Amino acid sequence: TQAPVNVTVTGAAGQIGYALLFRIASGQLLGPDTPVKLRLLEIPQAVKAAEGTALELEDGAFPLLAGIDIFDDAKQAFAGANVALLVGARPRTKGMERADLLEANGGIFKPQGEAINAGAADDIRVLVVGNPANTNALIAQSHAPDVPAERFTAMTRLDHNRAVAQLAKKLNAPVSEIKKLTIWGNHSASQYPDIFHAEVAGKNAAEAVNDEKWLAEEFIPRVAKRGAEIIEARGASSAASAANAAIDHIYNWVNGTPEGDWTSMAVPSDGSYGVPEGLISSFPVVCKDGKYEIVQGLEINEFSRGRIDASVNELAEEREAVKKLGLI
Ligand code: NAX
Repeated sequence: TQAPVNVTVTGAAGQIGYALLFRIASGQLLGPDTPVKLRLLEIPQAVKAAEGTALELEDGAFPLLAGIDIFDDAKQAFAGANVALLVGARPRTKGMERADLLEANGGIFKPQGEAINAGAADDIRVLVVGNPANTNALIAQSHAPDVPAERFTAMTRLDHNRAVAQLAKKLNAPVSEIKKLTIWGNHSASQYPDIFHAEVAGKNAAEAVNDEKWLAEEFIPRVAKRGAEIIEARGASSAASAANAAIDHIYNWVNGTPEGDWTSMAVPSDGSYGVPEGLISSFPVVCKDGKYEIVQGLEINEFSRGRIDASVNELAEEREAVKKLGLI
């Protein structure tokens, strides 16, 4: 059998962590043949709660769970990591300016990037979930110069899955028949869910919808503001759906995307589609042999162009802001 894969999870005692860890332990992150060792990182005040979750993980008697270690030190937590899920972040609190938020997160993602650089395994794959996810990923990546830049990604898979579900609902189709949907740009309210290349049961989805008003006034804002809708209904932010999306992101990256489909991942731009190089922006990607590639050659219509540019501009501004703060 295969040697266990080291999976480091930060923010392990948080609500996404709670939903995520059991799915990792059950084999859903990497597949049913891959044993995993969990390495949990928390701040000192939350280590006890993480230890509690570890007791419950033990009680799951998961055949694939080869061990759990808990740390409050990033260098130790990332030592030997093959997969790193960076979930813990500093949330925006009342009265906090964007610069304060970026700076507080710089204080988390800079040392974590350094720790990944210092001790992660050669095949390390990083997914940043903690917000502002794209720019946090950029900060971590810029402090890991020895790790190939493309190993740092941020999560727009929850947005992708939300968009697939909303489109399926509109078209009265099962989600399994929706393919080739794309989230472009930032994981923020400026993100652009694009259905112009999407398919429903093999036919073009935008043509099947044929309702630009619904697209502009219902679909796009609903997907972009779904996080707020969940908070409003649940009294807490998305957790199990976010964990589910993180599982999907890594599973596809490692095991490939299905033939005839793609997914959305925020990855360092190579300049494709006019997105400035280096920005960690969401693109349509296919995964194969453990690598992802940005889908090339899609025609971008005017409707899409303006929306992609607006979200990408926001990312460029965030990059400028963290540059000014000396965080990258
Ligand atoms: P919680 O507040 O429940 O948990 C966060 C955990 O991170 C806490 O246990 C905290 O102690 C820990 N933490 C803080 N700083 C840390 C550090 N330096 N090292 C290790 N752990 C640290 O938040 P939760 O609901 O789990 O959400 C986590 C993050 O995901 C937030 O930033 C949230 O905004 C973000 N989200 C991102 C999504 C995405 O699609 N990219 C969607 C869901 C979610 O909103």
